[in-house]
Amino acid sequence: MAQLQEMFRPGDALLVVDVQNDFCPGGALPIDEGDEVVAALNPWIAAASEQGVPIFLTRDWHPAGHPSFAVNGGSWPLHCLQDTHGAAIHSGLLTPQGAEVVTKGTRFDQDQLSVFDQTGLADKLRRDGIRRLWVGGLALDVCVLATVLDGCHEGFEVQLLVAGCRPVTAEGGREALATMRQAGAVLVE
Ligand code: VGL
Ligand code: ZN
Repeated sequence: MAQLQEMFRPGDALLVVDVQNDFCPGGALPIDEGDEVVAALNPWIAAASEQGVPIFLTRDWHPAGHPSFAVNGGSWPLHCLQDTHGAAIHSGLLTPQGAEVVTKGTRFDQDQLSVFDQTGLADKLRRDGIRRLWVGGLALDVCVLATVLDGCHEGFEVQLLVAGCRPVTAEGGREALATMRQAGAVLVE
């Protein structure tokens, strides 16, 4: 796939999910090789930018009292606390002019694993004429999974950039790929 630009067509957008320091080695909720998605996704970001394909970078962005934290009864360690280094998008990720940041996980009453959960993003994409999404990021078996399933249910075609994702667990990753394929996502190897 030397010419990634040729993969895009009108109505496409690129969605880069939660490539944040806390999900990379050394972070609060580290995913094995989480930082390796940066090198895998940057060529796609560059190609999208060159082609004028809209780019959305999402971030998990939690208040201290967030219900997903174990201290608050949830299942995760403290992670992606608003305005901390851990919550910052990995500094190696290309962030072209015009790329939009989508924030989720700010609610006090529930987690939002999917980027489509009460963010208004699906309506915005439809308004902008987007029909197909290229998706990669972290974690394959958590937020990428939830986002891809919602994206399919919202009626978008989804192309999953498998090399641009890493799972929390290998088994979870395998199941997530099967579930996404069943939902209609195309796995781009
Ligand atoms: C995520 C666990 C908790 C993710 C977010 O972005 O995949 N995982 N919060
Ligand atoms: Zn989270």
